[in-house]
Amino acid sequence: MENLKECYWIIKRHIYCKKLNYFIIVLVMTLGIMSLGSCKKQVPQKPNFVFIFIDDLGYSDVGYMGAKYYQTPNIDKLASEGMIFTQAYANAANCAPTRASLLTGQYSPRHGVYTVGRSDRGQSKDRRIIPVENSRTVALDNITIGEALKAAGYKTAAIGKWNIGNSPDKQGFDVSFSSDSLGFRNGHFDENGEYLADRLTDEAIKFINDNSDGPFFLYLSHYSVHTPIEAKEELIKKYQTAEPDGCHNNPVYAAMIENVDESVGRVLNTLDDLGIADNTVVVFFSDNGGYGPVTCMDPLRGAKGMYYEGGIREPMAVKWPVRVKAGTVCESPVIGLDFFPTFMDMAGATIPENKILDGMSILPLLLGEKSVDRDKLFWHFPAYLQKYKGGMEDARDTLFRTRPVSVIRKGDWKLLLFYEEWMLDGGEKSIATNNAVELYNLAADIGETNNLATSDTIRRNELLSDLFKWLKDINAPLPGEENPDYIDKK
Ligand SMILES: [Ca+2]
Repeated sequence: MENLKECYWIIKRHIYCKKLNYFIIVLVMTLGIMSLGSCKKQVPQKPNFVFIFIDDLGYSDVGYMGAKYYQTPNIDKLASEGMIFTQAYANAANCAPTRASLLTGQYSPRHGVYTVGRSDRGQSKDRRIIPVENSRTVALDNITIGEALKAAGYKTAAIGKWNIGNSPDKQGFDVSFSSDSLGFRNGHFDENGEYLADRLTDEAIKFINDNSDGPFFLYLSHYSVHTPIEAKEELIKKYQTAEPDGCHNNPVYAAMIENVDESVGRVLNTLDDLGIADNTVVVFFSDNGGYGPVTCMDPLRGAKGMYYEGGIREPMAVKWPVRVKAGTVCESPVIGLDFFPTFMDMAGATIPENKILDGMSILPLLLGEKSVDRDKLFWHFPAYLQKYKGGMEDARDTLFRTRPVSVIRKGDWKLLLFYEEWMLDGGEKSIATNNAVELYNLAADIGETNNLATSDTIRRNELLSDLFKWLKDINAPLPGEENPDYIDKK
């Protein structure tokens, strides 16, 4: 700049032509603006990722999704500073498969983790077919999002619930803490009375502080608000005197949610204090529907373990100040396994060779596009989940939260295919009467009360055909045999 000024005055002293004088003034101003611009230009920097995963938090269990009894000011603030998703789906209706799909970016038939523990839950005499055997472990050679981001130069941490076998350090995470490694062996309190969600938050904040130069990927996977339903006394007291709101009425559960909310606030404050909030992507998400005996997902049908919307549709919000406009809402359906390709996209990272990713980058949605080029989502759950004591009002039958089922969502339509009736009651030939298929129009019937399988047969057949094509393409194992122990009570 100084050189330019000097140059200008020298020229000015020697030239008296007015026109040329104006030309030089404009020239110098233009050069000045250009040099200022180049000072501001930043070297592109990879964003940090903070993925906050809550266990068993229901669709309407946070303030910004309509909860009145539960208090979540920090989560609501996070949501207001980013984009809220109204149709965000878990990969499965319970913990392990949803995590296996999130971390691998793949639908369940590719990794084989369909459920938690055994696939033949409940009593054998009540199960009509033999379910598909479950894997409790994601294979080590399946590249996780941790491994992919680590290869892209990220420092990675898995803090909290893991649930997919092996240990996070074998699947691409530099730092990891589980409840066991932190000394929490019997629920949410340790022997000194420390609360697990607080301790996980301490570890998360330490990791952020240690890696504030970035880029980092923090997978903060809370055990809250999963059973046992336990919370700190001082928080419980507050809700014992608060006004309940319908089925949102459990003070201990509400206190657990508030504790998680405090954790979110502490993490966000840390990012602010370090001055790294602007280029940090913060995701708030839940792994499956709320636990039926303590909460409800109104206006959705069902709860954790069911494949109605209440079991799989989740509260989700994404904040990324430099790219995502605050106060925005996206109504396009997205699913947990989209985060693997989305983070790779945001980081400008290359997807590892031969890695199959079933989701797609939702970055265009975050930047304001209305939809992505995809019209179908799928779930494959060839297993049984036994009933709970309570919270079973919305289930298909009284003995199981779900029986083996596959699901397709296409546009506004959703079809559930139940294998017991399909396999043993005449399949497609008897589809008008065997109750193997349920079809809902979610745009008109978000509560899945009006089964259109026998009235809109064209739509039903279209979705059924799409579902079978997907099952075949992905080589999904189907339940194969009748269960000899089954006792027909009809
Ligand atoms: Ca869960």
